[in-house]
Amino acid sequence: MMKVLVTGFEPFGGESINPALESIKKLDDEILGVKIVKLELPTVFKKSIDKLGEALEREKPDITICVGQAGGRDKISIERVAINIEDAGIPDNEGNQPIDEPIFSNGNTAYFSTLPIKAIVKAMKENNVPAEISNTAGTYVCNHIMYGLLYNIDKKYPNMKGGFIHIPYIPEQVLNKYKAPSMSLDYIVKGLTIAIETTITN
Ligand code: PCA
Repeated sequence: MMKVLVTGFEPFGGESINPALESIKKLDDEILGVKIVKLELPTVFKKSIDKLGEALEREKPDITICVGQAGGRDKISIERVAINIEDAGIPDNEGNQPIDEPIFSNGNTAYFSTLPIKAIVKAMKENNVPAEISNTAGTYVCNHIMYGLLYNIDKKYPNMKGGFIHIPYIPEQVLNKYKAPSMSLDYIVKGLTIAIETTITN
């Protein structure tokens, strides 16, 4: 049976929830006959990549999709590229705040997502889920995990497909924020399900 690993980060930056974790928990355990394995990751530099690496080794998934919160964005964004840098605007959940450091000194400058990113955006829009390609995953823990995943694919798992998806806040997070966009959890779950289906069938 084919297998998809989906990861979501724990809350960070003063939030009490992370919609990435909430949405992956609500995904079906099987999509198009493919087993969905869910993994929570710490919002911590290095530790997150270590935990992902263990899961890749244990589960040997055919597809891995990591999901994170991008507060302020108004659409689900399918990330195109991860860059070999960490430059944290705020400390991570264990107080680390690397500035201008490479993630892996023997890694490429950047890696591209190997998910069918254009097809995913098209399929989401056809189902009325606001979606876009993003050309930067930032320089914080989300770019870090996307880079770590694609580095693993490049070095160890050439047959695995992988990439990263950023999602907006959900409504309950923006009640006291000024002009902050949000998307309902149901739409995010629908969007992620479409991303998984599209990757399986492409
Ligand atoms: N978003 C952060 C890290 C964890 C998360 O969900 C980011 O965009 O880097």
